Amino acid sequence: MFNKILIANRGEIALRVIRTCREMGIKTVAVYSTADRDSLHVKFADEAVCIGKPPSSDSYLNIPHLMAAAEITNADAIHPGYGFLAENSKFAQICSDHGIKFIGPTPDMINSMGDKITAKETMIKAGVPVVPGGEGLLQNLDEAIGLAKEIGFPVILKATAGGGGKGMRIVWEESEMDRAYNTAKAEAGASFKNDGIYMEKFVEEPRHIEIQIAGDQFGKVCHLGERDCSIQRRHQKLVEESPSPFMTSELRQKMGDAAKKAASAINYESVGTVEFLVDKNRNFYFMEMNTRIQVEHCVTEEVISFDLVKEQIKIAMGEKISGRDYIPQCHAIECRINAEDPYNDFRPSPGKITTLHQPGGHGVRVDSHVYAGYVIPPFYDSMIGKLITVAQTRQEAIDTMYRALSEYIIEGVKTTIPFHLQLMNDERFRSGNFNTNFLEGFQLK
Ligand code: MV4
Repeated sequence: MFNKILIANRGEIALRVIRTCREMGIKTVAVYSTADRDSLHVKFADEAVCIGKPPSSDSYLNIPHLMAAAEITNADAIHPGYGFLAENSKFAQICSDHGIKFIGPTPDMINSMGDKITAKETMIKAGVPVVPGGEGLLQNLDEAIGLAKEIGFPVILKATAGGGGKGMRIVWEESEMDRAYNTAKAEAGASFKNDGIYMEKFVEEPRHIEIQIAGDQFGKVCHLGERDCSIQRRHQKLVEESPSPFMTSELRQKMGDAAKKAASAINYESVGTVEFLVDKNRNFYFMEMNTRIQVEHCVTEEVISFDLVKEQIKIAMGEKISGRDYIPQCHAIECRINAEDPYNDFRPSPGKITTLHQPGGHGVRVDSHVYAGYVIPPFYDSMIGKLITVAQTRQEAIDTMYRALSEYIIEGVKTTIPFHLQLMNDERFRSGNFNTNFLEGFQLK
């Protein structure tokens, strides 16, 4: 049993973890940079330790500062949240070396999914479908051209150290390969200090559907249904929902089984997510596995009535999971409310929130760390919070979302609320018939 958990994060997720710890009777330690002195996670934790200057490298990414905070407060576990050090195997290892439980998977598990070629090889061995492509790293341009001809254009080049879109290039025909190969390699090297790239067949107009899983320390694994994250802009998710409007019970069973195979293959411990691309014929392919709690975990929580952070903490304490799978029992949608100007290429809009009214009422959940007078610092992500609605049907969840968005008043900074309002009224969105290209043709009025 943990007595005290240090949360190595900020913003809404730090608050989210503190809330669950409170319910479990576990004490909490917040850490904060000098830019976050007046943040709610600092006020709501039992203790708070300043860990440095505003840049993440001096604070939320600074392992010595975090370990010192954990030592002086006598914390027995660290929850990394998402982003920052959540998928940093070195940090997980250092926690372990200091006798502090990292609430997440082991360093080995993080590494086996962090390198995309390794992850793909592991999935092939485990019998999880992957996108057809080359095996291993591309050695040179000639090999890339030869392989692309074998697979058939279009193909996609990806960074083995990547994820989330960086270092990716789509190649439609042979003449584009030289440029694409060299820019992908250069971008990968600059972004990840690892310029290894590999090739796959490019799946056109796919949906992004991910399966939430949980595994315990005794080898038991279950799945907790899917989330559809196809509404993205430049690899930033804006809206997520569960169930996916594209899902059938047959496909859910198949994807759930594949996700469990993926997790079992690495003896996965903790909550995690297996991301798939799904084509229009409902073929699905493993894309990557996220070894953390995700921003969008809340839609799953709402449709299966389950506290995923509580489950994650219980697994870390060595408790067994029930081992039964869960399927969505209603419909939930999440809109990410960011301090960005949707009329101006989603440019960040940090600053002071002068007026705030958050929505409420039946079927509405707001996960946010902001308050009237709060200043959104320019140093971190621009999320103000997440608005989640839940109802019996997708139509009703969308109607509730529109109503809740209409009640949401945020003054002082620009927000993505106008974008979401228009999206909730968009015929194509409402029909459920869309893919990851949807926002390319979306014009904000
Ligand atoms: C793909 C793909 C099509 N075919 N791989 C984007 C982020 C990274 N996780 C992988 N991504 C993609 N990989 C193959 N073989 C299309 C994408 C992709 C995408 C995926 C999910 C959500 C939005 C996307 C937007 C553009 C490209």
